[in-house]
Amino acid sequence: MPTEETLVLVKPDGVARGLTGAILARIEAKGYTIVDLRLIHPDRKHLAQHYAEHEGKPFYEPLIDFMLSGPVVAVRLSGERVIEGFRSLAGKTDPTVSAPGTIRGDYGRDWGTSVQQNLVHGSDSPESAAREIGIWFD
Ligand code: D4T
Repeated sequence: MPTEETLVLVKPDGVARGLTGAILARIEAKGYTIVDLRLIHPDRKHLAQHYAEHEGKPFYEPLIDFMLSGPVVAVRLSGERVIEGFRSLAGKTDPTVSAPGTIRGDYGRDWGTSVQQNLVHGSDSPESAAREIGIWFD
């Protein structure tokens, strides 16, 4: 079986706070391989593709506006069970209750905004990973 891949994003809050290096260090320390990496200023259409599953939800528009607020670092990662492993490194969606030791638990919190500014995204399945890698690394 070929090694699994996933798509990780360091979201605008992570880039703006200078946490890209700290986040990548955790990924590398865990032993995953960075296959490709780029700094991107996505437009609305690009983000609508990425977040298609959330269209119509109450947090959708604030989420798109937040993701448009600054550059994003897109990372293509590989490793055995990397999808599950990165999501474990990232922690729960809500950074306030994400466990200490995780990226979101150590660096994130609720800033009183209508969207969770939770520093990173990681694909949640092999199908999502293939779709998202195609969107960010075409
Ligand atoms: P991503 O997709 O960014 O890795 O985050 P998760 O997999 O942990 O969470 P998600 O897809 O359910 O949500 C995507 C994105 O929307 C924001 N969000 C989500 C929010 O602001 N309020 C909410 O209630 C939910 C569910 C945060 C992440």
